[in-house]
Amino acid sequence: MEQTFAIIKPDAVERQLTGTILARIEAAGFTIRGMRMVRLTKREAEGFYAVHRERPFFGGLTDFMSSGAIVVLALEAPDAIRKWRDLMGATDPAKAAEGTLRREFGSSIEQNATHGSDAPDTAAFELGYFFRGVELVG
Ligand code: IDP
Ligand code: MG
Repeated sequence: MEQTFAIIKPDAVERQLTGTILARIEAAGFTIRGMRMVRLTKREAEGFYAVHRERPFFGGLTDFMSSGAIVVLALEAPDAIRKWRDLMGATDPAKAAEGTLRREFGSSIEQNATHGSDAPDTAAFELGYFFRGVELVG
């Protein structure tokens, strides 16, 4: 079993897609081990995306991620990191495969509905950024 970290981003929460995306997560076979709705400050968003600090889109991204409520999730499944990236699809919704969440619910390369860790080390950092051990159930 593996755990990964996921976010339902402000664009999707704002558009009332939280329940739909959670249903897709469960239908795909993930077990939800942690879940919380939060509103990030700009500084908290900057800390979460620190690896992207030098990117031209960093300011816009952290404004967006602190613009409204998000849902943070700890997801468990065999090969969870890759499996969740596959269900989300490519970063740019226009390039994401048919049937993926970003293709269906994303509206731009920035406002792309969901986040997912890309490797075991980033999953560990991102899970730890939002969840204490006692908050992960099961
Ligand atoms: P990922 O979310 O598919 O792992 P990353 O390259 O890690 O993609 O980028 C993190 C987030 O930054 C993306 O999900 C998206 O919201 C935003 N982003 C990535 N590239 C761009 C861009 O070229 N313009 C604006 N926002 C971007
Ligand atoms: Mg990434």
